[in-house]
Amino acid sequence: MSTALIDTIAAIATAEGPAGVAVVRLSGPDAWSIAEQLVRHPGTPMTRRRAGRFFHAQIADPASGAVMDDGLVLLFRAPASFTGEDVVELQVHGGLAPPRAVLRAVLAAGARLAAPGEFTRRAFLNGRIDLTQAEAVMDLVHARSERAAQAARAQLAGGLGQKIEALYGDAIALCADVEAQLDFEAGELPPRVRGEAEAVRTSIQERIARLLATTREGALLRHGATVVIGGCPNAGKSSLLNALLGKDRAIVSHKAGTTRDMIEESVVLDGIHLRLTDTAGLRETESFVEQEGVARARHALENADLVIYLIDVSRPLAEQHPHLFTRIFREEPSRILFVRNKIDLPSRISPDSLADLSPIISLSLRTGEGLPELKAALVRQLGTENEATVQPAVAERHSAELATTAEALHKGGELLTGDDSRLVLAAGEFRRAADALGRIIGKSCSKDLLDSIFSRFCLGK
Ligand SMILES: Nc1nc2c(ncn2[C@@H]2O[C@H](COP(=O)(O)OP(=O)(O)OP(=O)(O)O)[C@@H](O)[C@H]2O)c(=O)[nH]1
Ligand SMILES: [Mg+2]
Repeated sequence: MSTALIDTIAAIATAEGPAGVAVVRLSGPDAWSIAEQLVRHPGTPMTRRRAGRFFHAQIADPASGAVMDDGLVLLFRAPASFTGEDVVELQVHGGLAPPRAVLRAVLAAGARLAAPGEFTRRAFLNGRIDLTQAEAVMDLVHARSERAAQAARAQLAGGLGQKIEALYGDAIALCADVEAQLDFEAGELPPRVRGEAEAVRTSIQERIARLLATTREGALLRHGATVVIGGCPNAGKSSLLNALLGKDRAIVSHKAGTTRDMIEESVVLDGIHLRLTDTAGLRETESFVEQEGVARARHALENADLVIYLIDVSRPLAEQHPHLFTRIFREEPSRILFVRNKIDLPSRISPDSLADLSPIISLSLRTGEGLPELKAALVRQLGTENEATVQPAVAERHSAELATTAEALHKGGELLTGDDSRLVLAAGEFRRAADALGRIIGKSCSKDLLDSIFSRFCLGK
């Protein structure tokens, strides 16, 4: 792309609202000359100053000459900037009015209002970052927990992009090897060549499987974990929600059937972002409203990333049907955490009858006993094996492309045995695998794909 075709864009890069500082960013070939029209300062003219420096100036409306604000001017020259273009950042006073007035004047002086994500899109188009790094910018600014931010930073540093880049290179080479064979001789692949191709294919498949294994963690980091509290009426579910939130959010009462609507709240526990949901107690009931509450509770429990199932030890087990959830427990033990609540009261449940449900946390929401253990168990069950260093974890878009890659490689592998006509198809499948990998990092991607990714960014990014 020639720079002449590229215009200069501008936007407020900081969140709107009362704040000490706001940043109006300009990027493009005319960034410096447009900014210079607004900047009033003694000394060296702005366009003759060195990049990588900043200076203090008054910011005036070029049309009227009226001073709008004063602040710092930061100068960057292509390619040493976030976008890879000439960039000027005007650090003015925060709030609504000052940055908006400055932006209006910048637009009047010849810049175009940037589309959502357009700065990051330019950084990608100018080769400053790959597509996974561009997506990491968005993950980072949306991160709700320290762990999510660490994973986004690791991805922004290229942790995911480099792995995909290496896979992409291997898939291209695999495709080229098979195609080269076709050019040379008709007939079957010589055993040595086939062996080598198989080894490369298997290695790619294994690395893809490892990346796909991070899909769940990726979703938990990006969207938070849905943790749903279930159990029979009066088990202490709303009391637990309040205890984990550290505030009196849900109504607690000794009357069974208090909660009907689901109550969802966000909380960060040990760097993990949870979306906690309190539900109606599970029981047969005549009340239509409560029936609806119970139906919603079941649906939420079935779809949770993690269920905390409360059992009230002061009442007989027969009334509390935890067996409803032992199926989840048998099939996906990491998706449910059983808790014996009210251990401050005399127990009417023999420990033996809960022996299958392990681990099980003992808790009293009255005294607070067991709450630290419950929090630790929650984090353990939702966290990863590798606590110390947070690795980037794939997002839905990446795992869909990785699944396509794996499927194409599998098909290609089956076609490797056979004559020329099958080898042509095999090479086609390997090409399809490489294309899917290329779309993850943005090597091969359409304008539509870029539009759909960057339109989810907010203005000014
Ligand atoms: N002694 C004792 N009482 C508790 C404990 N946890 C909760 N309770 C009491 O049990 C009663 C029911 O608590 P809730 O938190 O409203 O129970 P729930 O499971 O939300 O009940 P529903 O909304 O009706 O399904 C309240 O009177 C609480 O104070 C506990 O650990 N020990
Ligand atoms: Mg309740």
